[in-house]
Amino acid sequence: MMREQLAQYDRDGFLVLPEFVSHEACNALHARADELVQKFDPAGVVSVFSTHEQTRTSDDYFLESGDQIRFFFEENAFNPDGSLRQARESSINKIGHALHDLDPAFDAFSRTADIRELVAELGIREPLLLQSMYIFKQPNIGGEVTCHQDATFLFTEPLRMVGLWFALEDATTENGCLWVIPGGHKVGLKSRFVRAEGGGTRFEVFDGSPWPEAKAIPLEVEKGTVIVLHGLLPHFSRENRSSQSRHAYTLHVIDASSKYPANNWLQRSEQMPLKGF
Ligand SMILES: O=C(O)CCC(=O)C(=O)O
Repeated sequence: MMREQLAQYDRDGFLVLPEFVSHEACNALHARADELVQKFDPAGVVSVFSTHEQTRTSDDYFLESGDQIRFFFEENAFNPDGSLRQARESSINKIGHALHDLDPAFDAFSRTADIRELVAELGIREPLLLQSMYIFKQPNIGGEVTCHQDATFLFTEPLRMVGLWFALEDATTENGCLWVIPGGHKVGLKSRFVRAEGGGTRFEVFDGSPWPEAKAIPLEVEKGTVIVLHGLLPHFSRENRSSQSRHAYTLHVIDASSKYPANNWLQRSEQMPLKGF
């Protein structure tokens, strides 16, 4: 990475790196995600994913997914009677959160020399691969992801965390590409999503002011692009009402030299410690 790109990252809080991953690698991950969905038995799982606080809180299936491969449905996936509105493979919002440690195809995609070097250049000296998500952004029903900072969900002290968002398909304003507020990482952390003492979760709010979403810009990117997100950069994505899916893979890397609080929502069992590249 070049010096100007690092300066740009410091200034804007994000970087767009086209052609970072080959189309073959994107296709292999896509195919593996399709396989995982085919093998997934949804019986008994009624966890409906949404970043809206009320549906996300107190959901054990979600809270225990830090060291698992779990499937989360789109908010609009179900009819009022609980049946699926679309085929199962078109109803899943995302898979998370330890794909990179549990699935060989995701492990291979996540642990390349290119990614290791990129993360090192971004200043993460002792990398630990904390979380991975495969995000489908399904045609017609793909839900919005409201404006947030990733450090709200993945806090470290001091904050040393970087988010990598890989476009596995072209992302456009029509199919729900990422939007960012350039420079928005300079305002500081507005909230933390933590495990509540009595069970479940809660938001700890430090600054309740609304995000200046009018300043946001869309990042329309081609398949194979990686978008680097500073942990404090506000970003969101709109609903996908188009007929095109918008698959993406995200990987969050933290630094072992920072403290990972015990009340972060995402936790692992002692049997599955975090690993580097
Ligand atoms: O892929 C998206 O639509 C947004 C993902 C995102 O911001 C997140 O999961 O933190």
